[in-house]
Amino acid sequence: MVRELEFLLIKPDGVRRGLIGEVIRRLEAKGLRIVGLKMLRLTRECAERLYDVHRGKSFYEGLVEFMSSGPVVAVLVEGDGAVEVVRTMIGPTDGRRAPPGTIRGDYSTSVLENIVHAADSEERAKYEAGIAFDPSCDVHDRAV
Ligand code: IDP
Ligand code: MG
Repeated sequence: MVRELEFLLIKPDGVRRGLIGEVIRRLEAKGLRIVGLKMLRLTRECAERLYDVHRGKSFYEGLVEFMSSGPVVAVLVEGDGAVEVVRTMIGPTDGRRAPPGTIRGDYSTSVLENIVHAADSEERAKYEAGIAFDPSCDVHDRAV
């Protein structure tokens, strides 16, 4: 097995619904190591960069709007096969279709508001962590 980094964001709906602890609890219980943790409110520009692969899609504007609508929690984890492990734990995109036992399956009935984001490769995890842990991406950390 290969030790990997994976990046997650607890989305504004997850924070609003009080699921920060539950998401982190599941990651730790699984045996993943938390190596980075930060609460922030994403600027619109950084939400756009985070979801650059979806630019032009019908849901892109609504997604960027939603992701910058309130505080999020960025989580960097490390573990054997972390990307696949985390993607399996969060479940498919649509909370209505995600099986019980997955984070989305247990807590979401929406395709947009599905509690968590997780990168789909280690390369993307590093790219996305670079955005979320950049102070200039946090509305509250910006000088103006
Ligand atoms: P993922 O989060 O499971 O990787 P992606 O296809 O990468 O799913 O989409 C990124 C995010 O965009 C989703 O988590 C969800 O919040 C939103 N999204 C994806 N497809 C739709 C859609 O058809 N309508 C509304 N929002 C969507
Ligand atoms: Mg994705």
